[in-house]
Amino acid sequence: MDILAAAEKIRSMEVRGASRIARFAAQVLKEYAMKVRDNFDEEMKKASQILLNTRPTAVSLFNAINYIMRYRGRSLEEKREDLIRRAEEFISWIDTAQKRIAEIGEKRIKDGYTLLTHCNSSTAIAVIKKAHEMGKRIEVIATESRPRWQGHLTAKQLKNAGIDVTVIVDSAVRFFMKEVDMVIVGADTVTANGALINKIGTSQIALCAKEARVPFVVAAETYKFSPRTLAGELVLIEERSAEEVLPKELLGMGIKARNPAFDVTPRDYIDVILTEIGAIPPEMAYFVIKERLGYEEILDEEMKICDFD
Ligand code: RUB
Repeated sequence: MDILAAAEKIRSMEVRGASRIARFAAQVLKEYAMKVRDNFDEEMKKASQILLNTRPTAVSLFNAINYIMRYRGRSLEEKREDLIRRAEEFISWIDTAQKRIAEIGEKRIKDGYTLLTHCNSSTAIAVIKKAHEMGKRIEVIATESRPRWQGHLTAKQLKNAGIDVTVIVDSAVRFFMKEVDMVIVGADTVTANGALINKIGTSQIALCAKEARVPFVVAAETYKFSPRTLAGELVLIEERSAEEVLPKELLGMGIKARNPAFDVTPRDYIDVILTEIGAIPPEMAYFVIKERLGYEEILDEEMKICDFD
């Protein structure tokens, strides 16, 4: 696929969700590498930059590209082969991590539980589906997730798996929290200090959960942890167009709208993060980054997407 067209699919949210974006970028880079005839390094670097400049918040995209672009080789063919291998490795990391998280996470869900989820996280859904497959009777409350209605996707995916699901408006979370046994959400990014960046509204849900003493669980593969935050960088919160929030008529009257796509939930509100290397407290985020994502290179200098030396 053409790189610009691929980038547009991510930007327009035809391809969305942190894991899907990472998988898609890996696949696109792999296919592009197969076609490059000369100037391999430059061409791949350009393609990576175009993909990176689509949505800024989910670090999975950065981690996928960074992983793949660490290919090595003397000849063009060697480089191509190594890049393809690395892209395939990353894709299989996504698959195996999600499966493992589902196995780890379902143990937290008891028979008869009502779960609440927000937005549309393939990883949180994998955990819920696994609990259902293990024979636990569960009900799910799914928030609509305005303004893009990802909650509808979640509701359909759960219903198709035979799970009882109820959709509520985002502002009804506190009203229903007393009926909830556990909140489970996905992650776009986990920072070095254990904070969660996820769909706008997640932090309000965490606040309600804490007030009601309901466990707040995050399902996040280790490639959702941000090495850049170790180097002191803050996570950029994507702000999308006002047109996603208000009809043209109101915008035409000069009424403004703000549309941040994500928010930050501090680690004090998080009970546990389910990763493929275990169920960890958010305080462990630093070690996950250090052990899994190449700590030295980050402190060395600004992380490069291409390191061809
Ligand atoms: C999606 C979102 C999801 C995470 C995790 O936001 O916030 O909770 O990306 O998803 P958007 P997954 O719809 O704006 O991309 O678990 O599938 O990686």
